[in-house]
Amino acid sequence: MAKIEPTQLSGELGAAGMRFGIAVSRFNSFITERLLAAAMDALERAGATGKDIDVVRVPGSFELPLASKKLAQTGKYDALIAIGCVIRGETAHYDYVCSETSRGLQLAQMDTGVPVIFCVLTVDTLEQAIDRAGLKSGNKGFEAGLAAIEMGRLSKKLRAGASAVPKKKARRS
Ligand code: INI
Repeated sequence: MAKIEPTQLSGELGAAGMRFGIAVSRFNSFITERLLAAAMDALERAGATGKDIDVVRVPGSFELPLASKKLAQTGKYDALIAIGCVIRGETAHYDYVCSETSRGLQLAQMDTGVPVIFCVLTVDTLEQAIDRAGLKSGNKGFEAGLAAIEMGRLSKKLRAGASAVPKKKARRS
């Protein structure tokens, strides 16, 4: 067993003084509004205020990546949350919306360096969606709120850490 202790880094769960952007899909708003309410609840309980949170509504989950990337590019936010709900139908539409939404959201955070929390339910039935939006399986919006705080804090820490590392001196030839 190793005896050395590594340096541990993680983000605290205090949201005071942080800024959040939330993109919400209007498609399946019966579900997405419940996810939004729970995400806001998590942020508020952790110390965020209304003026620290901007909510942007988009037509469907497919539009979440572009809205998230544009929010990230403003440089105003410590973390973003993308909220949507895709319910499987009879056609392949579900698969396209799911894959492009998840791929686009990952690209948005990787391209900008701003954490984008994936709060998009991808389910087979409306019942499964309801379970994840406040019934049997808790509320994924609340978990997304906590993840946004943690990743926002961690990103700040890692940025600060990176700038504190002394740069290598240029070698003389
Ligand atoms: N958008 C969703 O957020 N959830 C769905 O279940 C869904 N279905 O099933 O079609 C959906 N479609 C709309 C899509 O996200 C776009 O808004 C639309 O295609 C316009 O680009």
